[in-house]
Amino acid sequence: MELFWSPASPYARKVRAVAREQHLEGRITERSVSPFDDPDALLAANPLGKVPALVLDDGGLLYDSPVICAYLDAIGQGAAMIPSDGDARWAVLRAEALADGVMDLGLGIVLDGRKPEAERSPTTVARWHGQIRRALDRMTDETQSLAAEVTLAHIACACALDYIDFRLPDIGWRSSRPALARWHADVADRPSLRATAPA
Ligand SMILES: N[C@@H](CCC(=O)N[C@@H](CS)C(=O)NCC(=O)O)C(=O)O
Repeated sequence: MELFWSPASPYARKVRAVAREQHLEGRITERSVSPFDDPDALLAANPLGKVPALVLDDGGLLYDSPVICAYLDAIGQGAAMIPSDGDARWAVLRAEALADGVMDLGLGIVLDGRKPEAERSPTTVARWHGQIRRALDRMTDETQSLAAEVTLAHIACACALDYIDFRLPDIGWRSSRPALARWHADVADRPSLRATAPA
């Protein structure tokens, strides 16, 4: 399999960490690309032109990150990271959606900041900051009730928090959320996350 990724992408990191948790590194060739340059190989793998995108051994294509994570969890060697049914399944998928939402908002703020000043949208960005604050408050509650065993929710929430630290450190989410900070410190120590830190 071939995985298109980029070093700063929190979505691609989520996939790379799940691949490591599932002992699939040996079956995946990781190909780093700059998605905003629209490389032909990435566009062939994902018409949306975004990372992550996974090309299967039979040429099949998978995107986006929730789909790829579910696939790797299904074929992996480790314990299932997405419970197969019951409340636990929906809690994990909801936490992933919450984390992905934080990534979407954070990425939006970063991209807005790269525009010429006259083209930026401060009102929209202020609203996005409010959405991130609410989502992280909710993440504080959601992570406290997660199982001790690692799930996709652990990986997704850690990747979202690390992306905020990496790109938007002024948000300073830890000071008003000590329980989330303690939870994050434990999870962040996992080898799969240490090996995939954003760069
Ligand atoms: N929902 C997608 C989001 C992927 C995404 O936005 N990736 C960014 C990099 S962090 C990208 O490739 N952007 C390129 C573009 O928007 O043109 C997922 O979960 O995989």
